[in-house]
Amino acid sequence: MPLTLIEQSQHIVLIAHKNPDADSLGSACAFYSYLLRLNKKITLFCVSKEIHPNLRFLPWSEKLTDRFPEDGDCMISFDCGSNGRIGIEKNIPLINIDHHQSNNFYGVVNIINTSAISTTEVVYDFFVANDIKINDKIALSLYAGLLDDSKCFSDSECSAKTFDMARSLIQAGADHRLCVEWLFQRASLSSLRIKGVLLKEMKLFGNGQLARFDVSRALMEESGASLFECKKVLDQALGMRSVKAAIMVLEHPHGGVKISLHTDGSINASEVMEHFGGGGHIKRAGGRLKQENSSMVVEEMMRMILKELV
Ligand SMILES: [Mn+2]
Repeated sequence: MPLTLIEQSQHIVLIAHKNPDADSLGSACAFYSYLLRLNKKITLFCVSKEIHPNLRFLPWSEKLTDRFPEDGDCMISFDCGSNGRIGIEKNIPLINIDHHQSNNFYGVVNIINTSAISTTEVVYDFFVANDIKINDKIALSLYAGLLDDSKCFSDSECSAKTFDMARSLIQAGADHRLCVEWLFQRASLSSLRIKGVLLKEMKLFGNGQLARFDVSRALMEESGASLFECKKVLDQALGMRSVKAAIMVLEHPHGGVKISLHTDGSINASEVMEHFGGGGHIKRAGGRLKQENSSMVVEEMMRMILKELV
């Protein structure tokens, strides 16, 4: 079914989610290489104008555009847990490829595996099942998503399957060292500066079980840091023995706040965020509160998390 739709289409738009990460963009880039072989017209699309410079090593990432082509007749979204993550609406068939627990099957075709560690694992399985040859560019793109979503193979969800896939991608030409350097070691001055400020200002609640970070617009502008860079402190807070959940409340430029919630798995982050209109995974979820009273909603969210942690 997905193959038929792809074969019948002339101009396929590959979509990475807003503020793309290595999993979303890596999946789309892997598909770009594959579709080139089919001689399709392809657009690599993301609604965000700027992408994080640490993703620039991904093959084809230079082709990324925020302009949706008028003659696009099929689109494929990668790692978009909900329709909203795409950031646009178009009246053409959509193939939804994802691994988020909160995915609500919004596509015409849905290739979803919520037990996959990354969307690139879902794409890898699709390629293997359909005898699609994985060349070095595809291998690198898929490996990048695997490495990032597994937090450099440190996540508890890493399984024999994860390492089997890693092995076969390295054999196919993925460069492990290159991915580690770009995704985990390259740091900008702004990312180091903001980490220091945020950790210093971290607040702890519920006997140290819940860590909270508040990020003002002024702090973001002053430091020049991106959302992506700010969110790294959440996992560092979870490194403390007492901390079971870490929340970031970031002032949104267009009003309201953006919430990111990371947990060690003792509470379901996706369920909490779904309650407030967001979603994600058990250990990582997020959403946006557009309401004017968003600070009150955040307090309600804090109470809910603390109640669940007891
Ligand atoms: Mn992902």
